[in-house]
Amino acid sequence: MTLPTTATTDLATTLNKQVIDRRRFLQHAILGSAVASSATLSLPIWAEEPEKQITNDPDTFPKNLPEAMRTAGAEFTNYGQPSPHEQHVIRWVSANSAALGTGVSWTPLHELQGTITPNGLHYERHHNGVPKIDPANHILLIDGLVKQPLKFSVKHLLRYPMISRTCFIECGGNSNSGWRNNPIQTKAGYAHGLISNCEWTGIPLKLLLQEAGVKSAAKWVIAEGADGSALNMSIPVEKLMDDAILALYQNGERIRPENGYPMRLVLPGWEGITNIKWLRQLKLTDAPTMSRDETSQYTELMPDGKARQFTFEMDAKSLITSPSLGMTLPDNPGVYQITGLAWSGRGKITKVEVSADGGKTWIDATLQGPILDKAFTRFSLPWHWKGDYAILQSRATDETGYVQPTRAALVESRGKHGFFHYNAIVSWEITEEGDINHVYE
Ligand SMILES: Nc1nc2c(c(=O)[nH]1)N[C@H]1C(S)=C(S)[C@@H](COP(=O)(O)O)O[C@H]1N2
Ligand SMILES: [Mo]
Repeated sequence: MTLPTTATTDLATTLNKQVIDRRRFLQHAILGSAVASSATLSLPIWAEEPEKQITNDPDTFPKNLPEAMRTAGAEFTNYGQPSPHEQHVIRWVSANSAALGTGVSWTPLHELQGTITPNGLHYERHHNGVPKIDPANHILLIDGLVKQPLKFSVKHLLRYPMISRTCFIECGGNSNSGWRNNPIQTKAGYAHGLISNCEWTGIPLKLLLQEAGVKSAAKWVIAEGADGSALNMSIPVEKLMDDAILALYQNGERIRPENGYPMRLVLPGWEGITNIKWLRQLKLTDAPTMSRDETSQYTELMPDGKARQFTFEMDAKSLITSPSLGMTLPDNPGVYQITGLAWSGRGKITKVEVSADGGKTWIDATLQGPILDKAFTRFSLPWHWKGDYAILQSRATDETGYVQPTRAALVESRGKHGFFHYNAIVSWEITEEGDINHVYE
């Protein structure tokens, strides 16, 4: 494709010597010249879509009022739905064929912008399907090593003061295809989207535990869900007294059935499985219970032959969502907006670097604020693609100083039997034709 305007050509010439040059690009943007307009930034397009003609021809703007402006619009609806033109933006379901409610569904991170995951697209991980729960009959019991066992109905809980906090929940098994010998050719969200980021609203768990009176011998809590897997996990009391939330609302509305209606545990930054959905019991204990899902599962065989257990915090990670696999770069050469997400279970993201040469050189991306603790942070960086072979990567650093590892470093430290907690740098190969593949670098 040819570069359509003189302005774009000027910019391309200016940036010609560098693969990525944010400083110069921003200079143009600040100067406010015609070059700075967003029209000079191309976006990748989906490979399977017919190429759309983007042109400056004024005749493409309809001279007569379009039909929609000459008639009354559609009626009101009681609950809004996405545009019918967005029907391809869906979770991708990967379920057990013999037990259809068991498995996962992936958030299409590659189709989304900003940082908040819409409720209908929050990823799902069920161990035995979504239970049908009538909130009028649901009870949460707090018992075990407490001075006063307490029962709470939903109605009762809704009278408590609530707090809101935005954070991600990520499955420990997210991105685990990265442990395979060959890179899978799957869209970004369908390989890395067992993570979503919501505003959760509910009651600080500390408040309820204080009401029950935690005995000094109580060090752990076994939390259990009211689903057909009776999923239960041991959680240290300190986390529950720190920032845990008994959430009733998700992005402003009551939690969706698949995400834990009528209530779930939200443990910011901690492995998905500890965020027990459909929560029915918190039993305080002096030691971890060693339940099924914290012994036979969600543990990891390390190179020394021992298994590690209770790996609660999610390590810092990042992912370029655009350009990414399945998209194509139509303008060659062209200036593209690279964008993606970064997060850490240990605090805030402090830096995201982007490379176009497979990690030889790096440039800091712009972080979009507000940068929240244990939440998605969006990054972006304009990139001048000259039409040669490139490998795009992003690398996150969090406030503890932890830097996202390369795949080689991760495999080196964790061995060949990894299944959970895969957080290595993701590499997108850009071919000279502008196609995108997943590669290991
Ligand atoms: N009761 C119950 N809680 C559960 C699960 C479950 O199957 N049952 N799955 C866990 C796992 S492994 C993950 S990753 C998260 C998924 O939460 P989501 O489905 O809302 O995304 O919930 C956790 N809590
Ligand atoms: Mo999970």
